[in-house]
Amino acid sequence: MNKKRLFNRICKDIKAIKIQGASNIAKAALKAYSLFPTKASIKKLESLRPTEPMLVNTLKLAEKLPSKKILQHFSDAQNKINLLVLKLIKQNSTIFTHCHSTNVTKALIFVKKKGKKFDVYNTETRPLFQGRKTARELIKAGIKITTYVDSAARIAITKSGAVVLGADAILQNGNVINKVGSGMFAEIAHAKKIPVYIIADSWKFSSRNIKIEERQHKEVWKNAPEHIRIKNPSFEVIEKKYITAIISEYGILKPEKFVKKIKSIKRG
Ligand code: RUB
Repeated sequence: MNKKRLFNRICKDIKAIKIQGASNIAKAALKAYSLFPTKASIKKLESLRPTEPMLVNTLKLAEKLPSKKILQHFSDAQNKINLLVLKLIKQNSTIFTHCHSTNVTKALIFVKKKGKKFDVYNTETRPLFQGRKTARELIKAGIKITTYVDSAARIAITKSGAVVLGADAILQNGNVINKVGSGMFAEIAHAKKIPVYIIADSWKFSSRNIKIEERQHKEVWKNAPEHIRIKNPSFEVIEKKYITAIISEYGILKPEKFVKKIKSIKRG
């Protein structure tokens, strides 16, 4: 495939969510940028998913650093996260998760490989069913998984020992943005005194205002009768008061502490 076609293919796959999740999007965008390292490429790539600061942060660094160094960061951060999640997950516990997060699935697979026994409850994640991707990856790794329809999440959460979610953005005020539903699930868990952990590479931090992506109504109802208004927000805010800790390469930190840490690193 020639360079132009490959660039366009990557853009199309990111837009259509064939390539999904903050880390996969950032890695694919890095590959596309390396084909055409221009400001115009950055503009185009950033426009594909407006709720992805990791994509923005990655491309900003790609202007200065070789791709190899950036990819090394992703794997170093994941390795550190894995060790923290290993300590956190209790033997014979049940973990609830939503959507598909690479940071989450990689950490869970690592914990399983280290011999810890646990099982996972997850959601389908309508309308695009990213939960099935999570289920496929985890079952392949030998992790017992039970999938619930999204509206059964409270039943699943109530039977779980912890809620573990990924992140698309970590905001200055300590709130987190993740797949729509995440805010509601965190609120339910908090009400039931079940801890909520966000597993995320720190490059998801953003000091900018983040727009919540609104996707096409066709994803929700392909041939809907006329005049029915359909809303399809892709993400939502998880308020920091519902988050027990953010697990990143900088440790297991309360949202405010995480933000403080990131800011001190940037200053330093
Ligand atoms: C995916 C989603 C994930 C985060 C996690 O949404 O919300 O929880 O992106 O990121 P979508 P990572 O499927 O719409 O992209 O994969 O880096 O852990």
